[in-house]
Amino acid sequence: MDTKKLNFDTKLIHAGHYDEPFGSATVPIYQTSTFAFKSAEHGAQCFDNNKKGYIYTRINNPTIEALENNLAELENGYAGIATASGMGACTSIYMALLGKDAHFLSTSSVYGPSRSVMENHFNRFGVSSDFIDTSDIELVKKSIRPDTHILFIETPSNPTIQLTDIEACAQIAHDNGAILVVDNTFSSPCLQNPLDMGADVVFHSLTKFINGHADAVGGIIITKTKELYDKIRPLMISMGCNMDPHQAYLILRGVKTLGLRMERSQQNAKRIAQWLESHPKVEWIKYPGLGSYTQKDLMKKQMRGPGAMMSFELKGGIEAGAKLMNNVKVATLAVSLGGVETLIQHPASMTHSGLPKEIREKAGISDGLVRYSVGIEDINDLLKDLEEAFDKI
Ligand code: LCS
Repeated sequence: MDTKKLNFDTKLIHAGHYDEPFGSATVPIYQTSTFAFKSAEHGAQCFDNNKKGYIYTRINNPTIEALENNLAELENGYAGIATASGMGACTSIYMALLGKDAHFLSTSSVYGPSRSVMENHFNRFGVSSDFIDTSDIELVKKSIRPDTHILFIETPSNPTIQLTDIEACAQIAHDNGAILVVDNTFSSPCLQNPLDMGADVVFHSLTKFINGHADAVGGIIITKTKELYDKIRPLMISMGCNMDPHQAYLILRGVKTLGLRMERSQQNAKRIAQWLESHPKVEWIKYPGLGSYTQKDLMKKQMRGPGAMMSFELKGGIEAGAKLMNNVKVATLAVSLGGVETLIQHPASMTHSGLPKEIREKAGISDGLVRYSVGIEDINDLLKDLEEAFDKI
């Protein structure tokens, strides 16, 4: 079956699966560290990069490969590289494409560790970096340098829900001899395909919307070209950032319902955002599906929907926010996002606490900002949960 011709929801279920020898309807878990060769000659052939053959699970594995092929097709890329986590994907990209004296340019409000690993560790190897407001395209043009190797954007960004114009950034990166890497975790391929807009590499924390069930941690890198794939994959293998087959199985199971989950999460998110926007105790709210969202045109240009992530601040700042987080019962007070269950968390003291306060503030992560990831529960239960918790503030 040529799955490339299928529609998105069908691709979620069928894309990238190989012909399983026993006809298993799902991709089996090849829980093995190594693969027996049929002969010495076959073993040698498997080590020839141009021939197909399984060797050792850190290098390749049929369950992991099925997930890589599925996601590469969903992102319209050349091929996928599955990793142990989203950070495994992020750091594999950094390690493969940056070196001494390279410059790295990125969004100021990227996921905390994507920034701190650059500023606290890659700087030790002679990589310089700047983190700027990439939603300001003129600033991106001014900040890119002849030695910039990677322009790295996260859109929407975590947790500020700020968008960056992917097409414009691809143009700027390419005009300056750099490549554009996009962290597409917040949208998933259901809502946004950066490679189609000129990006060279896209990556995801699979822990989030793609798996969707808060029961696995994983990452994926998808490149547009064979050249980039051939640079990143061997490095990922050598660093041992590989995924485990059982993890791949769970994520393959999760991805099948991505379309359905995203549809329901977005429906819920729109209702909740409207409710929050009209509530007198809310100081501000940022959600791409609201009329008040300042980047609505860009959202419509590059996304197929507003997603299910929002951030807001209560009047009364962090004290009021803490009361809300301590009083919700249906929503779980936890980091992570993009699952079937609604999660609430406080970035300044949790996901982004590794960044100094002045950097957080410059990036728009105020101390009172509360992040809310909307799940697929019944909307009436979610609204009632918020109403009851708001009454206690
Ligand atoms: N990129 C984004 C946008 C993320 O939100 C995360 C994790 C990562 C990369 C890293 O992925 P991981 O290694 O965790 O699979 N974000 C988290 C968050 O907001 N709360 O907990 C984890």
